[in-house]
Amino acid sequence: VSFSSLVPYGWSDRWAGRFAEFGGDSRPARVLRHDGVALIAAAPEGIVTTMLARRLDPEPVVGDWVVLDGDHPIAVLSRDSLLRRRSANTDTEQPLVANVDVVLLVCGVDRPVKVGRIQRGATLARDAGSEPVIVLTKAALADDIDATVREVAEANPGLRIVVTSVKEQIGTDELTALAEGRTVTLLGESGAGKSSIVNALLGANAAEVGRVRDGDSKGRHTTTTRALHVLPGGGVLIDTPGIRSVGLWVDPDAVTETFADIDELADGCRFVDCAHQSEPGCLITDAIAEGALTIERVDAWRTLRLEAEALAAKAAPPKRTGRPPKDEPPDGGPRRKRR
Ligand SMILES: Nc1nc2c(ncn2[C@@H]2O[C@H](COP(=O)(O)OP(=O)(O)OP(=O)(O)O)[C@@H](O)[C@H]2O)c(=O)[nH]1
Ligand SMILES: [Mg+2]
Ligand SMILES: [Zn+2]
Repeated sequence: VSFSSLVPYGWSDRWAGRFAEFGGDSRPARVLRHDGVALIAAAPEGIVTTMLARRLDPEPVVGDWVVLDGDHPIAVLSRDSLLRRRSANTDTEQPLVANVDVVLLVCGVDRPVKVGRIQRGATLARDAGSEPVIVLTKAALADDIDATVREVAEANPGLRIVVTSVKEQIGTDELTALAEGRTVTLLGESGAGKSSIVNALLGANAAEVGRVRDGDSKGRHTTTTRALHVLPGGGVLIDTPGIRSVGLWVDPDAVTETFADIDELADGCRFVDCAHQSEPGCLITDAIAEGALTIERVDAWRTLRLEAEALAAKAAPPKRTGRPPKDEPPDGGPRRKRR
């Protein structure tokens, strides 16, 4: 069977291959929304609402391909990528969206741009296995957009930056081209302009847009659920609610990628345990002195690495219910290296 009606949603031979083991009358569907008890999904016969009759492992999230048997999802096809963060309230992993190729890190320039937030977002995206792209919105409202672009570029070397202003249709063609044939999601604070980008790219008012507060331009959390849209020019766009904190839930390796230049320098320091403070032969302090590296980026690198390492340490010992056996150290023993 060919599921050609699913192609606009991203269906491809790769997914067909993963689906092949489920035979019979089952059919694939991509999750467009998830409201707790029901999934809205694109199935071969059209958009369907299906009840989650039994627990699935993993729990499907927006962007997942599920297998429908009759009216119910019975499985989640193995994912290409999963964007996840640490929930600030419960300190647990919170999956956000699945099978995302590109994460747009959306920042409004109508308020001070927080480069640390962008670095965190980039780390989350890389951890997910997706490409981070910075999107600076509301360019027409900026005092000096070139200065903002320079500042953001300096803090995130190698990352693509797209400058947009939806009313003037600036940058929207670039995003349309970038999204073609891929699954793209948007990440950013409330009021950053994520839903406005969705509407601009869809050429329709599909997503609700909310006003921002006067004074500090804070948003009002207008978007409340994640939703997947098919773009007219090809590709898929997933709108998300604004998030207050971008808690990391990542492998330390993802941090290494965001700061690959600093990591490379650190490898060349004279001492293996160089703290990059005032040690002789430290390539990082040298680079700062030469102006090749900013102190802010080194601080961000240090903070994110410590955060990711602490999480990795916490995640390493297996969960226990009873007392540990006598021959095992209570802390779970030496930590496994990640690489
Ligand atoms: N002038 C201007 N205003 C914009 C632009 N993009 C968004 N806005 C405004 O910014 C406000 C917030 O936009 P939204 O698209 O709702 O922001 P959001 O990121 O989806 O916010 P949440 O759904 O709350 O997370 C609205 O008043 C938009 O009209 C832009 O390019 N230029
Ligand atoms: Mg929104
Ligand atoms: Zn050093």
